[in-house]
Amino acid sequence: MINRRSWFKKSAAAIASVPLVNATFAATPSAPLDSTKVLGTPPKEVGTRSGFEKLERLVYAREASSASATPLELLNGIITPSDLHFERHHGGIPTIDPDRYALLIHGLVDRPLKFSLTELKRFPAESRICFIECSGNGGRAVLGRGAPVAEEVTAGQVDGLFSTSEWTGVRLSTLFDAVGVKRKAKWFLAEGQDSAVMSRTIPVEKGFDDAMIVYAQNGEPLRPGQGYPVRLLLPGWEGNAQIKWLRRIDVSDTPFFSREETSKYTDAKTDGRIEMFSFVMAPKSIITSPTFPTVLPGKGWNEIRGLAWTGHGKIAKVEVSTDGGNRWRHAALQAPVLSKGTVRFRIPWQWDGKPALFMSRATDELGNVQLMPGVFADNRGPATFYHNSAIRAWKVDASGRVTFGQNELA
Ligand SMILES: Nc1nc2c(c(=O)[nH]1)N[C@H]1C(S)=C(S)[C@@H](COP(=O)(O)O)O[C@H]1N2
Ligand SMILES: [Mo]
Repeated sequence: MINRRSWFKKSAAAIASVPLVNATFAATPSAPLDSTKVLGTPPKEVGTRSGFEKLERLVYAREASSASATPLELLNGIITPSDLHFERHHGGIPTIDPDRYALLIHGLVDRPLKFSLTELKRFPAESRICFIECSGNGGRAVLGRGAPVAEEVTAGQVDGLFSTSEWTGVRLSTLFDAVGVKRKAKWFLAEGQDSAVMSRTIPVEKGFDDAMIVYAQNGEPLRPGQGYPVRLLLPGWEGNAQIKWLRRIDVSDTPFFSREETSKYTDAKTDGRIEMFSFVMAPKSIITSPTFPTVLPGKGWNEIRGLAWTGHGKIAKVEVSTDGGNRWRHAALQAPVLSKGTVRFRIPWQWDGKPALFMSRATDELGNVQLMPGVFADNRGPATFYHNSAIRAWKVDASGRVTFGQNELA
């Protein structure tokens, strides 16, 4: 006879005695032939994914200036599980004690103020589902610069510097009201507390419009990689400007021309000029399935699935072509279609067993359309790198093997 208590104790002891081989994944599980004949495992303080599922970010570099990408091809819906949110940082992830954290807002204000984390949380809170996309996302779709790009790449390898979360925090306008931003203020510097001391200047209007100071992500405190304890959220704008580990906002009447808005994160134009402060992310859609390394089992029905977003507001439509861009059909958009959020689109496709090139094209509510790579490059110039929102294509060969088809569009 065992009672509940001793059973819990015993199983806890059993768990404790299992050597911790891998902190991320449980040891390769073995499933009993009939799960109804074996007592299941007890609940735990913190849950883990099924040991049968391997969901991992793609880590590009392990030194301080590095990135990890979301495995977009393995996910469903629009929310990125927090432990798979892409990371981009220029000086590593700092460790910040929330009890010693403070956000200073000063400069062209009536009352410079320092807010502790507790104080920030006392202000009226708001939650919003937003995407964050690095403006360098999609580098793999263009890195060839005339030379062919790699074809054996996953959707995450191409466009995985893109993730979506529900963010919670306080509107920056609320804090601007608290400090009394002066009328002549035009820009504000946002500065991070990491070793890169990342800083960007943002127009004050964005601060009064929809910028947020966020401390939570998908219900839990921000992950360290996302800026724990506090980051700036600029709905629809390039990832780089959304300063993580935010420690200071300096309100000013001019931009600060920081490193990340002069030598980096600027866009070369066809006429040799450079565009600075190109904040808003253009409409974009990407197919996440079927993509490499999928092999279609044979001719027949598939559902083409993907993600679409725009920094200008709402996605109006996503069209899909399965014949190399000749005919386009409207994909279904999964409700709710959120402004500056991410939309899941789906469309059935009957594969006839012949080689095919398929792609998606997003249009937003302002009428901005995702362009073919050639048109995109002609508009932007050959040196273009950031904000590559051009159409992405995937191809399937007669054996059903799916690979990145961007070279066919060039
Ligand atoms: N303090 C600080 N903020 C930062 C960065 C950084 O290196 N330091 N990287 C920026 C870049 S380039 C991007 S794309 C986004 C990425 O946000 P994420 O890591 O939460 O996905 O954070 C931005 N904010
Ligand atoms: Mo970025």
